Amino acid sequence: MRLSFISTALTVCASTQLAAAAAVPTSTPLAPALPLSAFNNTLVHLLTLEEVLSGAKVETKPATNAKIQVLAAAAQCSNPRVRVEWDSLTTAQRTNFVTSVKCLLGNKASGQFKQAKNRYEDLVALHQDLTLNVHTNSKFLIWHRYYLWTFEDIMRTECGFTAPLPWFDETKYSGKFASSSIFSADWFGAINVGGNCVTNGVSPQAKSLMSKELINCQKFAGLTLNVGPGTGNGAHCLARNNDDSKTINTNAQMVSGCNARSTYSDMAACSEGAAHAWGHNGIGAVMQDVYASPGDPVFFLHHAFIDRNFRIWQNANPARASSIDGTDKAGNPLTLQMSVSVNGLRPNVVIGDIIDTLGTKLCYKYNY
Ligand SMILES: [Cu+2]
Repeated sequence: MRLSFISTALTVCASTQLAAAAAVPTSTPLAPALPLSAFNNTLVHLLTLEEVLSGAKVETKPATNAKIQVLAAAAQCSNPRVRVEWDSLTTAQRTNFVTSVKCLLGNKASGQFKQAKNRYEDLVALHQDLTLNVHTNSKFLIWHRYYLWTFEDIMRTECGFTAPLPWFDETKYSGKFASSSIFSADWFGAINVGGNCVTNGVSPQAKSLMSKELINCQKFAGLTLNVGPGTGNGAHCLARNNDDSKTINTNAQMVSGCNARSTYSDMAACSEGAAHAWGHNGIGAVMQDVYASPGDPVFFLHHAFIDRNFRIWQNANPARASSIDGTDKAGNPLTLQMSVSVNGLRPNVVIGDIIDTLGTKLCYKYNY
């Protein structure tokens, strides 16, 4: 019932949007596109393929006593959700994801984060506030795993999200992100906009003439972001700045090169500086800003790819889903009892609760 409604709404989007857009004046300004230098907050050391393949160590501080701690056999969940690569999702599932993100964008902020102007921006603000704690140290992968799950759980409980969480297989599109349907007017809008606002889809001015269903057709054109860039906050538009010479570095060799590392801390640091950083910088603009990059919804598809690569590394050796090493920002060794916080958006967990995606807390896997 619901699925057929969605597909009907979708088929009328294109023609009705054009008619509505033509009927309204183009006076409502977009939030400004900021100069690209505003997003130049890259804390991460970028790794070349040579560095990845040579096993170059990229720890920002020496892993003190990198002792590996193993968890006693933990309970597994019985019916894991499957996260599905974007190309394999149905139109109804993609629509459910996009509509749910737009629902978060339209819902009230909690008030906990003063810079957030809607519920979606609570998540952006959380990332901004914790940036220095969860990048360039070994908490990077494990914290972003819980952050992504927090986003997913908020979507499911507050915005009717029922589809699989999408991930973007960037190894298939390395050096040619623009050819993915993700970056089309049908879904998240264009990537080749040279640092300018994403405007394909219906203009914000047309909103008042559109029915509720058709607002869902509008996607992310003209989206105003209020968190960031960097540690500051001010209204700016969703902008991108595709660079194929950067996204070429999200290729399969980069991923398998990092996944050839034998310790969690070494693999995590490699992943952060390789496919992770190149994907962010190659999409560019908002995505290049390490603090407020979740303002671009494709952040979550990109980070699901990074989390999927982490899970692939764990699948190669069962002990990797029950052990941890490396250090946090302060240089303390990570332990399975160490707390992972999303500042109250969801309860604190410990690393041992989320190291295995198939444990009872998270309970998910990837379709490949
Ligand atoms: Cu991050």
